[in-house]
Amino acid sequence: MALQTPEIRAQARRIGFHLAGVASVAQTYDDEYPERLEKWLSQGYQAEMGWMENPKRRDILQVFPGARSVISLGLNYYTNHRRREDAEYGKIARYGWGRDYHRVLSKKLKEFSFWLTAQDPGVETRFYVDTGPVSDKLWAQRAGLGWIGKNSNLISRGYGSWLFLGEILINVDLEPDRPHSQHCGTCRRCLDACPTGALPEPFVVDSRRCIAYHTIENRAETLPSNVSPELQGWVAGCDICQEVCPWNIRFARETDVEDFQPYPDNLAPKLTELAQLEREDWERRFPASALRRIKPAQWRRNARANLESQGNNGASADHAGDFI
Ligand code: B12
Ligand code: SF4
Ligand code: SF4
Repeated sequence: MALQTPEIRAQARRIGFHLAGVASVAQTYDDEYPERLEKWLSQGYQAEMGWMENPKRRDILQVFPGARSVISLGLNYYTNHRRREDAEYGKIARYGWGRDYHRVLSKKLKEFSFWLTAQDPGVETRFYVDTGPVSDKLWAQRAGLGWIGKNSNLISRGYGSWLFLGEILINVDLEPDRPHSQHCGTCRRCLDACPTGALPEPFVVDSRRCIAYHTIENRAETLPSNVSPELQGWVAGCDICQEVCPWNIRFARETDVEDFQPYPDNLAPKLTELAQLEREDWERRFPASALRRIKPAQWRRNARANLESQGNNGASADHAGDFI
């Protein structure tokens, strides 16, 4: 049976994906992606994420030479829970509340790949969910799932930007969907809300100033002095530029993926507890979680930086634990 886009979309739904679309590898898209990636790198916006410089990121055929189409897939992760906003609690971004999205999406992508290859013995696939040098957002926009907003996240009409993205590269020419149009208009709420100026221009994130980068990826002992005082309680990622987005305010929808229900400790973690987090407690709090990327020393550093910026009667970070 020859694979057709409508049948692929139907199978994506059966497997539990919320959004699916197809982009063509051979087609020329007018999103100027290679130039924009180049400029982003030349400005040093990747900070210490050296892996962003991998040349394969510029050309999908270097990732999978047989690729003819990209099936892009989205999974809604929004739940109706609220995090505690009081100063004594640290804020964890929604992406990390429940089970690790890499695991959840990979399982579905694997099942989908099995199905695709079972349709025809000549079919070959590769799948990624932030697990290779492939831009998940770019292919999602090309495949019509949504548009890249000025906050740099992919926003969909059906779910806002609370979506994890993955894709299957396939050696079959499929009928492509139309790339999604832009719907940010004159809005600039995200740009104005970012406390550290990490969105120096629309669509562009300077990781060197981004709270999400520093709380998750930065492994240094201390956080930069221009970021630390602006953390506003964030200890793992940052959702500010998504929470202010009108598309999220209007269109966020409770997910049906049980795995994304928050682990109990992730909605209101006490800063004083995180400031003393040791390996054993880290293992207990974050099983099969994307937050394991943040090691115990980073949790302590992030929590202490927040406690320091709250003043805490001028105490030094080394004594943050004394305030319990
Ligand atoms: C590196 C990375 C980061 C870095 C850098 C963020 C960034 N925006 O580049 C850091 C650590 C800061 C980060 C943070 C977050 N991340 Co992240 N991250 C990635 C990763 C690995 C690569 C992104 C990338 O290629 N960046 C490089 C630049 C060049 O590309 P770009 O962001 O696509 O930006 C270009 C376009 O916007 C383009 N552009 C498009 N239109 C236009 C128009 C104009 C006029 C211009 C000038 C430019 C332009 O130009 C930009 C270059 O300047 C992807 C996974 C993947 N493999 O793709 C996840 C990914 C983007 N992250 C994700 C998430 C969830 C987050 C966080 C929300 C987590 C959190 N809550 O803390 C934050 C969001 C921060 C933000 N505002 O973007 C999701 C996003 C899902 C979605 N719906 O969009 C992804 C796709 C992972 C996944 N598989 O689901 N992330
Ligand atoms: S994640 Fe936070 S720090 Fe980073 S760009 Fe968005 S609002 Fe700014
Ligand atoms: S807040 Fe406004 S400008 Fe920013 S991503 Fe949402 S719609 Fe676009």
